[in-house]
Amino acid sequence: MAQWHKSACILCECNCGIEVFTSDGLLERVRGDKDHVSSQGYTCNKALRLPHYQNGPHRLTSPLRRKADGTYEPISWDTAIAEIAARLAAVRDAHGGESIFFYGGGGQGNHLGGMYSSALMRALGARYRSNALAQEKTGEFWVDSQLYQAHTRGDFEHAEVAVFVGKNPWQSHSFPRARVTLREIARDPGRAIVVIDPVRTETADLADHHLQVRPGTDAWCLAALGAVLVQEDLVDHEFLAAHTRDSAAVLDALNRIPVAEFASRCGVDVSRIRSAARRIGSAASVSIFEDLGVQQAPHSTLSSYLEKLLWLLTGNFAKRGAMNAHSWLQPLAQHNARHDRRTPVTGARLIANLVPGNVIADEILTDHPQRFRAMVVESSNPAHSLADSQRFRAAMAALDLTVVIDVAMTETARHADYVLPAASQFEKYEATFFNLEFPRNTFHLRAPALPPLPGTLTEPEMYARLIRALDVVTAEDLAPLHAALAAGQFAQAVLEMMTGKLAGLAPFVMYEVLGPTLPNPSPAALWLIAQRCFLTYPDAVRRAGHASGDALFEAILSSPSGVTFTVDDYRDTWTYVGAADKAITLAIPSLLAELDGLRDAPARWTTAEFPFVLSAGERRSFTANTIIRNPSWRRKDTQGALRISPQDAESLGLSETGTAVVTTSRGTVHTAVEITDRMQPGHVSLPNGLGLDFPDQGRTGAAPNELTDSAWRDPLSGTPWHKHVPARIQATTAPMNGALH
Ligand SMILES: Nc1nc2c(c(=O)[nH]1)N[C@H]1C(S)=C(S)[C@@H](COP(=O)(O)OP(=O)(O)OC[C@H]3O[C@@H](n4cnc5c(=O)[nH]c(N)nc54)[C@H](O)[C@@H]3O)O[C@H]1N2
Ligand SMILES: Nc1nc2c(c(=O)[nH]1)N[C@H]1C(S)=C(S)[C@@H](COP(=O)(O)OP(=O)(O)OC[C@H]3O[C@@H](n4cnc5c(=O)[nH]c(N)nc54)[C@H](O)[C@@H]3O)O[C@H]1N2
Ligand code: SF4
Ligand SMILES: [Mo]
Repeated sequence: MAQWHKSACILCECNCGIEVFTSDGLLERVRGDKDHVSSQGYTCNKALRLPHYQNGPHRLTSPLRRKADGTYEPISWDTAIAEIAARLAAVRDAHGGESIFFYGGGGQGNHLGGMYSSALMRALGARYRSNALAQEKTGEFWVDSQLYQAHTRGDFEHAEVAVFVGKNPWQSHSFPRARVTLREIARDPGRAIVVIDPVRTETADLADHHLQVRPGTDAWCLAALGAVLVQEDLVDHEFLAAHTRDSAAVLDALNRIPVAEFASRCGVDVSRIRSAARRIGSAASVSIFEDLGVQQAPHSTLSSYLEKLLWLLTGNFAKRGAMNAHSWLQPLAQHNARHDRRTPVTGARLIANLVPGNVIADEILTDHPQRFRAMVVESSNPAHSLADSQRFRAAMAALDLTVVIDVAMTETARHADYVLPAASQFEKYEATFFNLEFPRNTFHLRAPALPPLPGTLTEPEMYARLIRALDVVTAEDLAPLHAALAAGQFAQAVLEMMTGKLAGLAPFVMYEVLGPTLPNPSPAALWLIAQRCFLTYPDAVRRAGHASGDALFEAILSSPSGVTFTVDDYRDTWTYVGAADKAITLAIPSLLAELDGLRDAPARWTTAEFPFVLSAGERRSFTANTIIRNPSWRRKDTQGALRISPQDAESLGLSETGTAVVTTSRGTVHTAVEITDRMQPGHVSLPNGLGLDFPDQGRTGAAPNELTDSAWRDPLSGTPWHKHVPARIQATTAPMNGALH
């Protein structure tokens, strides 16, 4: 039947509401959903290409098991579940549940399965996991945990000054209706955009202040901006006195920074730095977004700290247009500053309980007795997205058991012992926990628009079957909950369960007990989350119109365009700050020491052998991680070209009719070329999400992590330097997709 259905875009964390037209089992058309609680009809150019994700020959339709010769054979679901459960149990019995590692658990659109995979981890006694956040946001999370123990967001819609540090929201979005908001700020003479980026991005085109740093030197630039604020006394002393502690140490450190010298180290004219700092220091409200350009570059954790000092020193917190802490329906990740857990082999710091992506292979490729022995990957493509793909493939081969859950035969699935085919995100109930807004925070549970492709299952169902096969929960365990549900005393019974052996398995228990009473069991575990949200923020949830946890759960189930779950006033942001006295601890001694050392620290990592800085993985108009595999989805930049400045292209003899070979300490790729004066000399970029195979079309573009080295990472947080890879470039006349040599 041909029909429009409400759904959401799954290509970035905004998850804009959409309507999809389905006919004959295919997703045919997409338009924005005007009723959507956060996007209000907005989409970018990418959402319209979602049929390339849903329809096509890349979809898996049977569980696969790898044979001794490396090829795969289809097996039944019963066989797959029984064998995987038995082999996971065998690894647990031989080496302990801690040796079973989980990676992924949700991409840009699908987090419902993650609730149930955490129950599977508990059932196995597994403790270690990771996902993409541990190669982007963990440094920032660590800084957040030291300062205010909360997560903050900018209010760009209302900000007088919007600052983007290593962030190109025109392409990458990350806040609702990004292009509309950027255009509004750019048009208004009373407002301003500040961009810190070595590239003249589309966002920089709209900026009043573009600080075009040399790649990798943000720490110097941000320190200079902070120093101007302090040295020209643009600091909000009243805010510091009322709401922070230890500010003297920070003011002291920034007072000592030689602004002109730091400006020259980051390659920006000192007068530009001064005028940007003055604009920030004199604004009624400032919002800042730092992203991969600093988070995946040298001194990333220090840069996160310096970025936050800019808005803290100017009192841009807990008010309209500024930075605010927010509620969570379910925390995506949270770091507790008092926890210092480490990985078993390399002793790397876990932040928000995540293993840094760059050490995963080292936790496997060793004879250490506590090495990881098995890995379950879901909704993620780590053999493509983690640094040093070669080494990650070797790590997969060294494990006793690898299981990949995906919709397609990905670069990671190709190295797994078992591949389990998932129903797509338009074939099942789905949602994300990218619920990061303030003062009105929203959540969107979407219903399927199409039936599951034959042979596929939802992730919640896969995890439920695996947990059942492990025999850790008996019918007797569940009987009291079934009885309580029938008697209308479910909440009380769940509360009691939470003190017993089923506590960690609660999402699975909801699936088994509450699930059968719902139209579909997948959202059952949201009941727990709705109750906890109400207990945590009763006033804010009530202001959003939900009188209880049950009422919130009902609203989630019955709101096809999403639901507002908390409503706050700007001053309520303080309720989300962690410290009992609600004060912000401004000084982070280890980072202040790193700041002091900047003056004598090197600001170049290139060598005569590798003279260019390669940013490996840039967001462009047609990139979306590895979510859409069909290369025909790309309307522009079809090959994912290497971007290079005219000066460099000339000296290397590169032209757009030819191609280039890029070599780093870890590998070589062949790529198309785009010559553009948006790039500064010495800096080149490749897009993210390319280098994927598609049936009958082979591989398109270069896979960025064939070039990255896992040793290049932040010493504190372990986040990779994907944006700062020393590289060599040579011109070639070999056509793309042809043989290089
Ligand atoms: N179109 C599109 N949008 C996406 C995605 C996608 O795949 N495609 N992915 C989503 C995801 S998962 C994420 S995490 C976000 C990421 O969103 P962004 O962080 O905005 O994405 P990037 O393009 O990787 O990096 C941002 C900027 O960093 C700059 N940069 C490079 N080196 C440096 C440096 O040394 N210093 C500074 N200051 N800047 C530098 C680049 O020039 C680039 O403009 O995007 C999300 N949105
Ligand atoms: N060099 C370099 N590396 C990077 C980056 C970079 O800028 N440069 N960026 C990093 C960042 S910020 C991120 S977020 C990561 C992203 O990298 P990953 O975390 O690996 O995530 P995706 O590429 O989004 O992979 C999503 C996977 O989910 C699958 N999938 C889609 N729908 C479903 C579904 O319904 N169920 C299941 N089970 N699977 C599904 C897709 O087929 C795909 O294999 O990459 C990181 N890696
Ligand atoms: S902004 Fe993100 S979620 Fe919205 S339509 Fe574009 S890619 Fe999809
Ligand atoms: Mo990301």
